[in-house]
Amino acid sequence: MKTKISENTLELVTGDITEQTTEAIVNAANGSLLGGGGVDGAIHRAAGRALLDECKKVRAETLSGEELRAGEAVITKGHDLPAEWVIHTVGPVWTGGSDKEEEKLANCYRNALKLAMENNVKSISFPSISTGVYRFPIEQAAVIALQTVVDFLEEHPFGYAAFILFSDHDYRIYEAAMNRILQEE
Ligand code: AR6
Repeated sequence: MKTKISENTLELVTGDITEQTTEAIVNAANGSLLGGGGVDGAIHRAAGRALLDECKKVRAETLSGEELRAGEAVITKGHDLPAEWVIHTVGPVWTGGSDKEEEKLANCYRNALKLAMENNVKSISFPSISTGVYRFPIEQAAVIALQTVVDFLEEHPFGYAAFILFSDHDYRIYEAAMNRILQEE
C-alpha cells in the first residue's frame, strides 16, 4: 500500500528489513545497543561485526557509557547491509500502558525521522517497533506508529518512508490502521 503525504511517499510492505535498499533502516534495539533477538539480531547478523564495534563506540562516546533510553535514537553506518545507515532506537516495554508507553513509542518514530533529516537521509524503512519481545499490542502500536510518521511527513519535506512488516498478519493490521487514519485526515 502506497500513499502520498504532502510531497512525501509512505509505503507499507511485507518483507525483511535487512534487505531494504532505502538509505536508512531503523533498528528496534535495546538500551545496551549490543544486539539481541528479533529484528535487532537480524540486523546485526546481516551488517557484520563492524556494526557491533561501532555500536560499542557510540555507547562509550556519544552516550558516555549510559544506555540509550526508550524513545531516543542514534545513528551508525550500515556496514555490510544494503542500507547506508542504521538508526537505532529503543521502543518501550509494554507494561500495561501506564508508563508512558504510547508517548515513548511515538518518540521513537519522531526522533528517528529527525535524526535521518539531520543526516540528509531521504529514504527510511521502519520495523514495527516494540510489538515483538517488548509486547506492545500491535493494533495500538500501528496507529501510534503511522499517525506519528504521517504527522511528521505532513510537516517536513522528507522523501520516502516505509514500514516493513514481517508477516501478512502484521501487514493487515497496519493497512487497516492506515486506512482509518487517512479517512480522518
Ligand atoms: N525484518 C522486519 N521485521 C522483523 C524482522 C526482520 N528481519 N525480524 C523481526 N521482525 P522485536 P521489540 C519484526 O522483538 O518488540 C530484541 O531482542 C517482529 O516480527 O524485534 O521492539 C532487542 O534487542 C516484530 O513485529 O522488537 C530488544 O531487546 C517487530 O519486528 C527487543 O528485542 C519487532 O519485534 C526489542 O523488542
